Amino acid sequence: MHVIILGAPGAGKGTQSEEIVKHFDLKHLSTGDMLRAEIEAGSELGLAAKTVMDKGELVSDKIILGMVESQIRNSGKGMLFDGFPRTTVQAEGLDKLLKSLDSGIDHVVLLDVDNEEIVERMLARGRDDDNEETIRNRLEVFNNQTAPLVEYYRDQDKLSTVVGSGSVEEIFARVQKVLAS
Ligand code: B4P
Repeated sequence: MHVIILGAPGAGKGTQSEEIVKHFDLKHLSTGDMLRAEIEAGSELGLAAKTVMDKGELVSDKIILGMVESQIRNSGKGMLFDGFPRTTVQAEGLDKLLKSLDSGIDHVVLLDVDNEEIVERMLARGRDDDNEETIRNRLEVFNNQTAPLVEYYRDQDKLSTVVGSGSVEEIFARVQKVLAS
């Protein structure tokens, strides 16, 4: 089973992903975590990504698709895609790659959280890219570049919307229902 968790920045994708991979025995692929690991390692890719991430913009599709390809090809088990895809180009790239492996996406879970709650959560988290100006820009980038994926996956009949507020356990119970169906 391959699953995508979709949602605005700070909607809780990373938080729910930890529960999902444990429960459904999936491999967790988080492009945000991969980019932060590159930054930590001081690689050329990391340096370029940091400038973009600190502004709340998206790292280029070419870099992201290049970064995930070998992980997907060599995964050998079901995957949970967290924070990827974030653009239509990335979604089409993922579909093409999975198709070449005779596979495809089974479920897309959209975590739906109110913008003001998102801003509060991220200010409380306080990561490098969690200041108010960057957060507002990330929300705008989400609306412009990532929200079209909702229609993309709804058209494929794969999208389920889950209310993303409440406790982590309550939200996971909703996600579990969707994935078990
Ligand atoms: P990501 O790392 O994907 O992170 P995110 O969207 O900010 O957070 P997420 O939704 O995972 O929220 P979390 O669980 O942490 O992206 C960071 C940046 O990387 C992007 O802005 C972009 O620049 C770049 N990037 C990543 N992938 C890319 C791609 N594919 N293409 C281009 N660029 C890419 O939760 C947030 C906070 O809320 C946490 O503090 C958490 O503890 C709290 N929280 C979670 N659930 C809660 C709940 N139920 N109640 C209260 N608080 C909760």
